[in-house]
Amino acid sequence: MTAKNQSDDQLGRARVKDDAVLEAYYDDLAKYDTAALWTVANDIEPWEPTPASAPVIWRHADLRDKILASLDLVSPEAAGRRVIYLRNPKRKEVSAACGWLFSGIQVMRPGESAPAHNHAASALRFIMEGAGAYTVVDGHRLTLGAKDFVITPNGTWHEHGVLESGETSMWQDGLDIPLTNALEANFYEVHPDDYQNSNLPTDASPASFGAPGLLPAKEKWGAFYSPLMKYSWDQTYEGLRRYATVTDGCPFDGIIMRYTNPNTGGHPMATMGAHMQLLRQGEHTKAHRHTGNVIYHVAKGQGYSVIGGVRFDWREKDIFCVPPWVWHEHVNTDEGDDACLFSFNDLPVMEKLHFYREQAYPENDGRQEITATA
Ligand code: GTQ
Ligand code: FE2
Repeated sequence: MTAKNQSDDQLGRARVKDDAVLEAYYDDLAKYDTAALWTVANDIEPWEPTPASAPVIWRHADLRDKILASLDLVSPEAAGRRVIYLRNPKRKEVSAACGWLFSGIQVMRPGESAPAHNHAASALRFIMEGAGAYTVVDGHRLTLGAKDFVITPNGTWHEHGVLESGETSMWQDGLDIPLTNALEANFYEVHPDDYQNSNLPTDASPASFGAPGLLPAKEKWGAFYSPLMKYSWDQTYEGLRRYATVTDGCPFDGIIMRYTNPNTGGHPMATMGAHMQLLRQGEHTKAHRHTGNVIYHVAKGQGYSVIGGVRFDWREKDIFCVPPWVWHEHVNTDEGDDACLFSFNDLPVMEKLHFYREQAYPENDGRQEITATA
């Protein structure tokens, strides 16, 4: 079976030639809230995904001062959360960074706290800088260290703050708010006591569930999400380095590992997944494309990614996105050190709905031609 070309002028596609009689017919149908499928069929059934989002890079050097400026402009009490969000120029109407994913940078000063709330959308955090920051997720108080990955699953109470003794702290938030809204399933509640009260020891979750290959023998965990709510950078980086000694890695992603729910081996939350990947010294991956949206955060090092033929140079704390079905490859330009990319995605949704597809770049030994630089 050979694939046919993607021309709309063939049997199996809509190719009606409109004339005055048909136009009058369409007008008549419209009066009864109806329309002819063949007038829209080729648009609503594209040959392959036609992503609405632009590939974008948000460089920390451009944003840091602007994010810090918000400290003097609004309080967490007034703003709810003090977040500057990443707004894809082609997704303004849904406040998305890419596809149906929201992302922003949250900033708090020592002594500040944001009130507890919960929502149907899930959230995750990737810590960028500061000291003494914490989050409380359903009574679990978690300390936040640089490059730690923390989850706030769908429906959990959560609040954040920075201890009086800490430093101004910044982290990236990732939420599936646009997806939850698109599905018209979002709810929001403020906590009846404004802030959570909990007797659980600080960092009980990583202390109980964060040892590799071990789970508490006598503790039950009934929730659908991961009992491990914080994945520390030290363990993650160590895991990647050790894995790198025994594998050639993935041609498209280098040494890549997935954050998991230790109870199930599945994703930590229902709708969003996350990875950390290591690009070895000078590594240049091959290009591929797949369904699902991915938002990357440069955790370490420097390099560039080629996304849809455009070169995006990045360094630590830069954030960039890859919309669905867009070719992408990654390069670590440092010959002397590795580079690490954190990323989060909507792949759990793609997988559950059996929408996941992937393709290797077929030409030029898997490398795209660079047509522009962002
Ligand atoms: O910290 O709970 O960036 O609810 C957007 C929505 C952060 C949060 C965001 C949120 C939060
Ligand atoms: Fe929230």
